[in-house]
Amino acid sequence: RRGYDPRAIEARWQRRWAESGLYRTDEDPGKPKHYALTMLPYPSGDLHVGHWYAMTPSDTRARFMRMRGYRVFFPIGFDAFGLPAENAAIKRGIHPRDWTYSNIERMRGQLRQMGTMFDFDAEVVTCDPEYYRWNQWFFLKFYERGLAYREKAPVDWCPSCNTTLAREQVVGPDRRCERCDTPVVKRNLAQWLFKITDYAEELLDFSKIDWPERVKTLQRNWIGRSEGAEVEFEIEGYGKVTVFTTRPDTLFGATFFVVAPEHPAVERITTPERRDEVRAYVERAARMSEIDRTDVTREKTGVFTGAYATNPANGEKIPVYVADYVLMGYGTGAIMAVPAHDERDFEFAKKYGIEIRTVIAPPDWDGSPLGEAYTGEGQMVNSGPFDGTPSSEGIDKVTRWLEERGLGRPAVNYRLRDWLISRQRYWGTPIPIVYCERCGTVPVPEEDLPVLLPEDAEFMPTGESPLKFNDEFRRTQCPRCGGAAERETDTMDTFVDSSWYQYRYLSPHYEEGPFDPERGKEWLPVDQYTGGIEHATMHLLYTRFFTKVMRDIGLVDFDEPMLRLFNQGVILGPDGNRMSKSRGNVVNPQEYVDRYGSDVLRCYLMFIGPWDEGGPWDPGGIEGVARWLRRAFNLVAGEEVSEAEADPRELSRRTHRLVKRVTEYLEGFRFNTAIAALMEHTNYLLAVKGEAEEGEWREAMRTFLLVLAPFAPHHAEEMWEILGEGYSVHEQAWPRWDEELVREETVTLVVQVNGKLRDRVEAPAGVDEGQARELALASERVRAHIEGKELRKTVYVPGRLINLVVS
Ligand code: ANZ
Ligand code: ZN
Repeated sequence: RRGYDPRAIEARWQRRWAESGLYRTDEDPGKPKHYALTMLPYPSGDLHVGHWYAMTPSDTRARFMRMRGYRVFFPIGFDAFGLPAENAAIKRGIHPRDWTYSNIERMRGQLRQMGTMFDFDAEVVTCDPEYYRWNQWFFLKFYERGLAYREKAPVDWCPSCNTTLAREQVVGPDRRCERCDTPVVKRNLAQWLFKITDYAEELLDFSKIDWPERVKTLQRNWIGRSEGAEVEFEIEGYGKVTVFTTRPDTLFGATFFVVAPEHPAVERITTPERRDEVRAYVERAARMSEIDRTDVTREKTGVFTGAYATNPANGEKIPVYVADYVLMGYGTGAIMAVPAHDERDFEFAKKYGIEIRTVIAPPDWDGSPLGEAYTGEGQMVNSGPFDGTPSSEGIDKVTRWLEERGLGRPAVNYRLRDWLISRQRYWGTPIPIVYCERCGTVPVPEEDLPVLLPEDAEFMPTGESPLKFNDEFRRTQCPRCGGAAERETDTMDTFVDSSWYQYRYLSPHYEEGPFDPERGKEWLPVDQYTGGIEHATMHLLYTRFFTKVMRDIGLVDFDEPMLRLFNQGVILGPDGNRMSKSRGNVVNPQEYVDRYGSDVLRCYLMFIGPWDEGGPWDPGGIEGVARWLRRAFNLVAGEEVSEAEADPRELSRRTHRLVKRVTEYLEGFRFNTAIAALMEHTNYLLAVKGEAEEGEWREAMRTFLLVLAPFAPHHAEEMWEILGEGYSVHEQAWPRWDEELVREETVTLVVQVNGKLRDRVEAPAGVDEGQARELALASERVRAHIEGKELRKTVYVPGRLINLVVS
C-alpha cells in the first residue's frame, strides 16, 4: 500500500497519461461527437488562478461527456499576438517573439500540471506563420466580397505619447492613455474595416443557439436596432441633408436642426460671420471622447451656423446648429430636433431660446407649455392633417405621407459599427495589401501568402506603424504590374485571430485551407463553449460574424459557431476584488499546487460557489477540500473510519442517488453542489466502511470513483488502481442509476423518551443520528416529556428508533 502524497501521485499519473496517449482525441465514428471548447489564453507569462477557474471545470465537464460515451474534442492553444509582448519589448528590450514563445513554453508545462484532458496535439499558436497566414487568407476573401474596405476613420490617439492606441490601452471612464494618463482624443486615419454591419440583422437572430440570456441581451443592445424613418430637409444654399428619426410622428414639432461637428455639410453651410465660432467649436469637439459627448448629465452645448433648413412637413424655416451631442457615427449624423418630445433637444432649446412646440398631447394635457419633454404616446396636435391621430399610428402615417412626396422613407438603423481592424502595431498579422502608384490598392495573391512579419522593427512609439520603418518589408513589387510598390504597414486587430481559432484546432498544420473540411464534418460546430462574459460584445460577436461569412464563402454549412455557451463568473482575490495583475491581488496557483496538488485546487475552485457566480478566494476553504480528498483516499488505502453512525443497508440506495445527483449537477454546470454531494457521500462511506458486505462495498467504491474521476482525475486514477481495477478509470463508462432505488423513500422512526414510546415520525430513508434527533425534538408530544429537563444522550438505531435520555 502506498502512502498519501498527492504531488507524487499526480506527477506519476500525468506521466503515464502522456505516455499512453490517454487524451489523444477519440476518433471512433461509432460514438456521437462532442466538441468542448474553453477560451484560449493569452500567453502573459504564468497561468494564474483565473485560468484554473476557467479551465478546470470545463475539463471536468469534458471528462464527464467522455465517460458518457461521447468522443470528445477538447483542445487548447495560445492567443499570442498583441500589445503586452510589444510593451515588454519596449520596456525590457526583448523581442516580442522571444517573450511570447518563452511564455508559451512555460505555460505549456503549467497546463500539463492541471491534469486536464486537453489534446495537446491540436495546439494552435496564433503568432505562428502557419496560423496567421490564414488570417491573411480570410482578409483576401473578405476583400473579394467587399467585406474588407479602407476608409478614413477616427481612432484613439494619445497626444502625449504621439501614438494611436488600441482599445484596451484606453483606460478608465474618462478614457485616458494607459501609459501616460493623458486624455485620449480622436484622430482621422485611413484604416481597414470589416463590414460586420452587413450581418447586423442576422446577428440579432439567436434562434439557433442556446446561449445565456445575458449575453444575448448584451449583443442585442450592442447591435442596437432602431426602426424609424429617414427624412430629407433642404438647407438653403446647400441642398438636401437626411436625418434618421425614430419619431416621424413628431415631425411638425421640429423647430431646429442639428448636424454633428464632423458632418460634411458644416463648412459649407456656415455663414462667414459665424465661421470662427463654428470652427472653434468643431475643434473642441474633436478633442472630446464619445462617452463624454453622449453623457446625458453634461450640459448641452452648440453653435448656430447661420443656416436654415426647411421642415418638409410645414415649410417652416428652422435654424441649423452644430452640437456635439449629435454623433457622426450614428444614423446620418444629422437630426431634426423636437424639443417638446426629446429630452436632449428640450434642454438645448431652453438654453438657446428656441420654440418648444407640443405636437403629441399627453393624456390630460390642458394646452399649456410642457415643463419637460414628453416622450410618451398621445394624440397628434399642431400637426396639420394629422391632428387627432394617435402617435402610435402617426409613425407609419407620417412616413407614408413623406414617401408619397419623395421626402422620406422607412429606415432601420443599427448602433453597430463596422469592425476597425487596423492597428499601428508590430506584433500582429500583416495586412496582405500592396499600394501601387499605377494599379492602386492591390491584394497580395493567395499563393504569395503568408506575408511574413519581419524580425526587425523599431518599437518606440512614434504614432506610425513600426513596419513603416522597415524598408525591406515596406518596399515591394506590385503583384499586378511588377512596378515598385509599398506594402500596407498596419497589422490586424488580434480579435481576428480568435474569431476562427476553433476551426484551426481541427487540423493545425493543414496547408490547403484554414481547416481540413473532412475534419470539419467530423467535429463542427462547437457543442459547448465556456468562457467569461466580458467577451460578450467583442469576441463572441466577431466569431459569429466570421462563421456567417465562412458559410457564405462555402466553408461551412451551418450558421453559428458555438451551439451552447456557459459563462463562468469571476474569482475574487482575498481583498474581495476581482483578481487581476494590476490590483496586485492575484493568487499564484503554483503555491497551492505545490502544497496540495492539482486535484485539491481544481475541486476547491469548483466548490467555492456556483460557477457562473464566481466567488471569493478563501485559503481556509482550500484546507477543507484537501482534508476531504485525503479522507476519500483513505477509503481505499487508510485506516481511517468514522465515529459517525450510519446504516450500511443504505449503501446501494445512496450510491445510486449520488450518481443521479452528480449527473444532473454536471449537466447543469453545478460543480459546487456536485462536490458537496461527493463530500457528503464520502462521510457516509467512511461511516459504513468495514460494515458493508464485501461485494457490495466494492461495487459502491467503483461507482464512487467513477463519479469522482472528472473532478479529481489523479486521485480517482490512483484509488482505482489500488482497488485493483486496472488502467484507466478515465476510460470507463459513466455509471447508471436505478430510478426505483433513488426515489426518496421514507421510514417511520420510533421516538422514545427514557425508553418509553412517545411518538412516531416520518423521516427520509438513510436518516442519520443528527437528523433523527432534530426530527424527534421537533415533535410536540416529545417536547411535552422533556420540557425543563436536560438531554443527556441519544441512542440511535439507524432507520428504526431514537431514544432520548433526559434527566
Ligand atoms: C426626432 C425625434 C423626436 C427623436 C423625438 C427622438 C424623439 P435611437 O432610439 O437610439 O435609435 N438621433 C439620430 N441620430 C443621432 C445622432 N447621430 N446623434 C444623436 N442623436 C441622434 O435614437 C434615435 C433618435 O436619436 C432619433 O429620433 C434622433 O432623434 C436621435 F420626440 O428624431 B429623434
Ligand atoms: Zn501596379
